[in-house]
Amino acid sequence: MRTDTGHVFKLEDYRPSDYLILETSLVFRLSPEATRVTATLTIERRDGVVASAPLVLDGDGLTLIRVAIDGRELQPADFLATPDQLTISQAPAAPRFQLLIETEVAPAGNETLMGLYRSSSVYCTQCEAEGFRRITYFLDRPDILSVYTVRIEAKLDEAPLLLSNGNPAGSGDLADGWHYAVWHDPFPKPSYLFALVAGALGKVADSFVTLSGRTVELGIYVEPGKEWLAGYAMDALKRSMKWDEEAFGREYDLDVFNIVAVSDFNMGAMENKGLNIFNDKYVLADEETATDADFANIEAIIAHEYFHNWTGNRITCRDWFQLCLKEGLTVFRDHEFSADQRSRAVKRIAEVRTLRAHQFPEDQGPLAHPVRPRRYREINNFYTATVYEKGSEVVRMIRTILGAEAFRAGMDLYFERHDGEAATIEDFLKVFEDVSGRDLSQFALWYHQAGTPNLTVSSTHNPAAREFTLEIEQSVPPTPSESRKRLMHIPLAFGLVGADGRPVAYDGVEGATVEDGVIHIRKRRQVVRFSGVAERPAVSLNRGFSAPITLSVEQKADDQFFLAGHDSDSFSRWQAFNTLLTDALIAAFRQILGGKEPVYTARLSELAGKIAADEALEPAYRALALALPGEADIARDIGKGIDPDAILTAREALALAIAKANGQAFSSLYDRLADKGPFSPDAASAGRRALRNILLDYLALLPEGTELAARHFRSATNMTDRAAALTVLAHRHRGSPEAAKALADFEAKYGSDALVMDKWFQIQAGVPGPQTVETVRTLTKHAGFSMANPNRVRSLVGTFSSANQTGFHRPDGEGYRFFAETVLEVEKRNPQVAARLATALRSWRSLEPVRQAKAREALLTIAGAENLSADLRDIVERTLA
Ligand code: 0A1
Ligand code: ZN
Repeated sequence: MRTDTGHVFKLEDYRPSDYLILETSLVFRLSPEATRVTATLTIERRDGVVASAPLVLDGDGLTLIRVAIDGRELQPADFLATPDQLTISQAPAAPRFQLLIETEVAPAGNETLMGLYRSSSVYCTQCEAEGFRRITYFLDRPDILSVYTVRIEAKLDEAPLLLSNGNPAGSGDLADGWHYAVWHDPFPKPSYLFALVAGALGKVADSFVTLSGRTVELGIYVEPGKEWLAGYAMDALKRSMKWDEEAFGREYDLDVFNIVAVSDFNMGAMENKGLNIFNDKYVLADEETATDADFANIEAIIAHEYFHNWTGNRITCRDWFQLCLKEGLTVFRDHEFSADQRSRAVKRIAEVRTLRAHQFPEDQGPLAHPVRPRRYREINNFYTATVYEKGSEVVRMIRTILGAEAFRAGMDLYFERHDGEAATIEDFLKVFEDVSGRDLSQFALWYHQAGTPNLTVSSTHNPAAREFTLEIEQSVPPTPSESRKRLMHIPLAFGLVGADGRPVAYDGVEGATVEDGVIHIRKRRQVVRFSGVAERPAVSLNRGFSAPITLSVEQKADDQFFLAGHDSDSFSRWQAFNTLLTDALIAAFRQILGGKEPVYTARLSELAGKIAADEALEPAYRALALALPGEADIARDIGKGIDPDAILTAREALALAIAKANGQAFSSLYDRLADKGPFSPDAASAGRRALRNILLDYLALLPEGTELAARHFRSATNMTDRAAALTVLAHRHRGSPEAAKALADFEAKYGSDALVMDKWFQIQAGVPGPQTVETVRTLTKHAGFSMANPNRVRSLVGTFSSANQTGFHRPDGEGYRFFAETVLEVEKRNPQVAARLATALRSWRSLEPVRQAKAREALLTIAGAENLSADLRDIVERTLA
């Protein structure tokens, strides 16, 4: 495990490497305890670098066997090797030479899941960000692009399948039951995209003919016997390949594209060139074992990794500060793909909900950082919602500002100009400036400045002057190490809505540039005057969520109700209703603590009923509208002094009121929505199930709700309905015999399917209330649970700590104590997963004082542990700072 050196990497310290590695030839002789890796590197001194410059290669926990240069074995005096570095102080005077390095690694004992490791006896690798240095000494940085040839040797019975990046380039038998395969990747790539897989796996094969008529062989490799669960992933892959040709003009470049699913993986998936490696959770699916959300995730992640082939692989990042160059852009691309495959409006609402749930708290807490950070201690901790999701929003804003056509021209120029390069955010912005002639320097602050900007908006209408005025003020809150903020360029899409629901026309506008329904906010305070407006319109702001900001709008509740019923922008219409719900929940929360704000329960219940019944709206959209803001969403909007128990009480009361007011109507709609005919994972069918399941959630609160949920569970013919019913029983009817029976039946049926059991762990970890910490503790001893498997840890401990407000934040601090112990236990095996878990306490300062003190104690316990990994120390110290 890499312990903390305290070193801080800084963007301004970037300088190109003295040496380049033009070609990399790797030979692996695989064995679980002692794999030999022979690397032969063609090294070139960069032009202008002095011949005496030392060659310093990165390593991480390596055992060196030998080193040779141009065929000459080096003697101990010629180099210095530590597990973490290989220094050749006297590199050859010739500008180009061959360096041979032999190392030995032990994949079997590697529980960090970085470098070469084994997952259920399959050899596999994970090299992003800095895992390649756990395999051999290398210039392990993304601006070193090299052409790789890889030879893998293994025992035929242990590993009949041998895969690496690129195209196959030979295979054959060796003595003593061994065999080999050679792979060659003609595209120069950084080491983080290297991959190797060897083992016994089942294959699903297909092919794709590209736009220019080349046939690409496609393979998805899974645990033998699970091939039939990979059909949806294969279909998603082919749709992704076609979409990237149509939407971005990007064609696939190798003869083969392989995906391997493994069950032990730190993240979702990895875009290694031509050989994507996936967490099997994002490959395997059928109706019996996967929910509609799982199908949607598989589609999105298959697309994401495939899209990286151009945004990440062909054009990569100069250094890790530029991570958002590939991630933000690729998330934007996968969002657009899913929007085209499914419903754009529904997809947009789901994206914004995710952004608010994960990125906003990051931006508003101690771990806030710019989309392009300037400093890091451990890069693994920067695979964040800010880099990914806010990074995607920034790309979306570029498109909003430029328009779709100029945006596409900019992307075309980006691919043309930077193909084969390791690029920066400046390079990316420049292409859009060049195609549009616009100055994006103020806009660039979105990359450089952390924090969620806020716009305060008030409006006035002067009927005599026929003038409607918006007063808009921007502010960006301070974030760690950035107390003073500069003013941002915020593209604010808007609409003026008349009493008939139609757009209100205006003659002219002053005080801001307004183009295509977008107000360009650039100053601290802008007064935007619309002339020729006879009647006071309702104003719909940040339509389509054009900018990732918070809004404080002085608006009458009547306007808000009106927009919730009539806004022609479907995102904003959802937003209006959601804001009303949130405001009501906050008011109810304050009432519990003694306040006196109106809650509008009856009006909200009535509107909920109307939305549920509105056949003009897609079922998936109605389902999203009816979902009450989560407890964490409410907490975020309250901001300070959070008491999760009071929030839960307020939320359950509003849910009950809506259910009571609409019982009859919800019940008959629930009946009408029952699935008829065979299962299909398509978006429309999934939407109907989503609506029916949210109705169940309400109906379960009414008399005989337990029986209804139990019946829903028993009669479910797919995992979406079964898991929804189990959640309702376990959460809404916690402790009931029906809940206990359903949990037991579920376990009896799926006990041997690890991915399905993750749902069982997850549902129980999410049960609200003080008793759940004990349940979760007991479940860590369950035979199906393992501290070494990231999916299991995330489903049980991750759900409990980041999605169970009342359970985790138990006032006596028991949730936090369990959490601190568990984080430290996970860390012994896997620092990366432990560090990610630890972020669950990032909003600890928002809690009321008693909980806050207990949360701090838990953080101090973690911080005080001996030999903390770089990953975990970085997170806890920033969280406490
Ligand atoms: N590039 C991947 C994310 C990823 C990052 C690190 C990993 O290993 C620890 C694995 C995957 C993506 O964006 O999908
Ligand atoms: Zn990615």
